[in-house]
Amino acid sequence: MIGQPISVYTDVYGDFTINVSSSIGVCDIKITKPGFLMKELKEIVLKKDLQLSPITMWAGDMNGDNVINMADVIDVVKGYNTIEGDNLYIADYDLNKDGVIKMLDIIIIARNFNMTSYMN
Ligand SMILES: [Ca+2]
Ligand SMILES: [Ca+2]
Repeated sequence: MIGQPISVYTDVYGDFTINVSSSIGVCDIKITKPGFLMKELKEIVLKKDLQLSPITMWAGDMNGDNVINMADVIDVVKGYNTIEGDNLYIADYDLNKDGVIKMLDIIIIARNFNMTSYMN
């Protein structure tokens, strides 16, 4: 939450739970994950056992500047052709989580190219 950072881990399905004070009525929620565009949910009315619809996170914002562009491709290229265990291998750059940083990871960035955190 904006102004109230809460970090939680997702399960293997991407689901997560946060506990908030019942005194909070309406809030904005920012969701961040390394390598993904930040997602902001505006004016969420909090209530007991609130469940949000599935939220799509767009992969490819490697540098965390809320835009997917050439700078992110350049970041991933720095680890290109490395495998899990190599010194230059960076797990966040392995977008498809197959243990190797290759063209398939860059294709994921290309698919989401020019997207920003502020698009609907
Ligand atoms: Ca970026
Ligand atoms: Ca990969």
